[in-house]
Amino acid sequence: MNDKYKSVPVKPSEITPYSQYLSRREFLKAAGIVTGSALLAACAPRGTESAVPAGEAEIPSAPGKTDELGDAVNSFKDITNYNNYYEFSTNKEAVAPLSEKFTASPWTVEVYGMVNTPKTYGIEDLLKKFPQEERIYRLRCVEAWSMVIPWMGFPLANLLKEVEPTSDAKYVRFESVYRREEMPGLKSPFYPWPYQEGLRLDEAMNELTILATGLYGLPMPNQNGAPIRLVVPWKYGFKSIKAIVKIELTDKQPATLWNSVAPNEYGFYSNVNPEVSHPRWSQASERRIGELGRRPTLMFNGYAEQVAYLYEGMDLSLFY
Ligand SMILES: Nc1nc2c(c(=O)[nH]1)N[C@H]1C(S)=C(S)[C@@H](COP(=O)(O)O)O[C@H]1N2
Ligand SMILES: [Mo]
Repeated sequence: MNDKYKSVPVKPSEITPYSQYLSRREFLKAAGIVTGSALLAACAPRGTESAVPAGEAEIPSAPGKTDELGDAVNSFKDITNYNNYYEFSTNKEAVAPLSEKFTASPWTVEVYGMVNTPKTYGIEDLLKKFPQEERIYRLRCVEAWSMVIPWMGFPLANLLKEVEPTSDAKYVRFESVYRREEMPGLKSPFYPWPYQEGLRLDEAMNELTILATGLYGLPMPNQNGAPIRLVVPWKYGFKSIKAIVKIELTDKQPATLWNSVAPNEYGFYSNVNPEVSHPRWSQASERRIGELGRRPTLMFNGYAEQVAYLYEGMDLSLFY
């Protein structure tokens, strides 16, 4: 019996349906999660292929689960009801209901540019080809709140190795889906859509950088970036782009949405750094969602040991 996750009964109205790009059973199988767990028994009664629990709804909980610093994971409810996803809304509580009907299936991700073998992957190919693993990472928003999230996914490096970046490739550019009929926030003229982000190739190849396909052992909820989003745990949350449809290898530093909107506020690097403050928010401390008070923000969000080498010799107050 796999008791990593348990379920807590809630009213069906309180639950946001999960994305339906795969049945829950298929996802769990791809992710190597033992079926017959408390979670599966509660959420997907044996013999059904439904991705949305019918009738009696249950939401997962993760008693005792922590990140490597011993910080408890946030509740499923917090993680799925407090979201930044401007294609839907600038109101964090409005994203979950507005994204409920988003179509995350079928889905393809095009990987192209400076690579030897450009390829377009269906989401199922990505799930089958690259073993899914759990990574419990902190996510810190530039707005000075943070959460601990049990992601499911796989290292971006595994995908990049397969398409073989050429020796000219220096950066990776990511692009989100642009679907006006499903994403009301795209009507806003203030942002240069589609949402895009970028990493230096060595950052993209770092072992911590993952493409996430789920959380709490379930397929990625729409509001968190279904069916596939980036997670770069030592950078501010906005670098972790959602609903990715394009990954381009390039020799030029990509434009990013936030850098285009306000270059003095959002640099290309955007490493979590308590010493370099944003003009509107101090980055020295943060509020962990679900906690009272504040906690100090850690250099590189606590991942310095794994990533500080990437920035040796760089002045991080200039390259923010
Ligand atoms: N496509 C897209 N990706 C996005 C955003 C967005 O508005 N659109 N917001 C970013 C910001 S600011 C944060 S803090 C994280 C939030 O991720 P979460 O909702 O899973 O916590 O997503 C990032 N990825
Ligand atoms: Mo953010």
